[in-house]
Amino acid sequence: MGKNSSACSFEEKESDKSLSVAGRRIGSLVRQLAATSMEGQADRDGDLRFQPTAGSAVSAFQHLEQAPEDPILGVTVAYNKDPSPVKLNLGVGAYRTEEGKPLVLDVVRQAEELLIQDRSRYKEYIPIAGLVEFNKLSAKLILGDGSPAIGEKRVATAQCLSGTGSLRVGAEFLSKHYSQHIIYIPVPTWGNHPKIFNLGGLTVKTYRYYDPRTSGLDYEGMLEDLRAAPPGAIVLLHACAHNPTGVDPTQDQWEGIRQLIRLKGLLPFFDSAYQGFASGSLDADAYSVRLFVGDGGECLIAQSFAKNMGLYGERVGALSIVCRSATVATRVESQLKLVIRPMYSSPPIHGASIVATILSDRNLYYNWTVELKNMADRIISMRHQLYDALKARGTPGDWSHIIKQIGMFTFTGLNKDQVSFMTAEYHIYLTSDGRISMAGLSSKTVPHLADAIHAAVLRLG
Ligand code: CBA
Repeated sequence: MGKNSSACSFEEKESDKSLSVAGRRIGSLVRQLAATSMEGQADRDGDLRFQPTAGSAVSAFQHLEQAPEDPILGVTVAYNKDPSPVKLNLGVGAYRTEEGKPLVLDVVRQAEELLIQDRSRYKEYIPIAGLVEFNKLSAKLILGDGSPAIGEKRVATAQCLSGTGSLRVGAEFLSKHYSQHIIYIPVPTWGNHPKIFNLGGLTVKTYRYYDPRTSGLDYEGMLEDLRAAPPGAIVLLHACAHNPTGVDPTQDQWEGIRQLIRLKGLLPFFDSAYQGFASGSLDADAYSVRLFVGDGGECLIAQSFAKNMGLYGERVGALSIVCRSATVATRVESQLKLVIRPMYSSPPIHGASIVATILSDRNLYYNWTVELKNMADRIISMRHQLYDALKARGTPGDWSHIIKQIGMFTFTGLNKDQVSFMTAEYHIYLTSDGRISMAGLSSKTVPHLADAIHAAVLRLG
């Protein structure tokens, strides 16, 4: 408690005539003490005035402005406040069933049962770099069975707080230990990327990625920008299911990107948040990462289990750094621990134990691939249903990109005003860049969305 506050409250009481003589003496004593303490403070701090942090009417945070909501997660905040029975949240990339409900995978429930029944398990701190088994299995999942990089022990992996935490730890590691601090990110990209990398100590630059005229990849623009990057620059690549555009390079284009990156000595940093969600196949969606790792060069990979295992709130992910040699990988891991320890000490145990249980059990693993494929297929079917619904309504425009794009999102091309209109008139919530989370749609809600898009295009097209 601030000493000043005791003095103040006593002064108030002193004016009360009913106070006893003893009370007034105590009051004067408290005032003297407060004054002595203030003098002491002034002596120590020179000109500084005594600033109470308690018992003062003015907050130490008075000057703060109200911060805006996050452009993606804020959409859910607005959605939650809407009382309309027809409201629809297509903002955040979170999978919903045909009934519009969040989904806990059966294999996750089974793994949790096994974990609960195993009385030998404790809730002790786990190592700074996370569960050893989880790390091994995560690296194997993205790099593939029999990956030479794993066989040669050239991969340093740390369990991190989902995809976001993995990117952040990677950024902090690079800003501490890598010679080049410039990172190139695509335009557009996931809105959190620039913030993560800036706060992680890197300088963010951009490369062309999406061409609104073709609703496809601006491959030439991308190569031109990367060619102009300074030697050693870091390049952020979406491993698959690019967010927000749903546009991925073809295999040939990936090869062209790889050659340029290696030729120029750039450092690839893969963000793999949707492995299995793009095509329904874990291997097919790891194609780009494996192509780069296959040439023996170095790269970083941030993995998330939020979407493909539905473990959003468990915050499970991994950062893998593929190195030239086992010796370097060991040193890299030791340095990763120095980044993590003062940040959050060590990661949580539960989510990583679920993942390790599923990835290490043949049956659970197989059942997971089936459930994952079902989710991916349902999203693909939503694409076709939405496309057909717009065609049926004769909505002006070419909507074929809805079925061409892949992954969780459709980058519709709707503008900010059209999005606002859809929210105000149809209670449909999406990000202001016109991105729709296809995973939030169901057969029942497609007609409502198609009506809203149709009206928005006719009114504000
Ligand atoms: N990278 C990319 C490309 C992503 O799209 C997301 C999630 C993440 C981080 C990393 P996590 O930390 O949960 O593992 O994911 N992006 C969102 O799905 C959403 O979860 C999205 O709606 O864009 C978010 O956090 O914004």
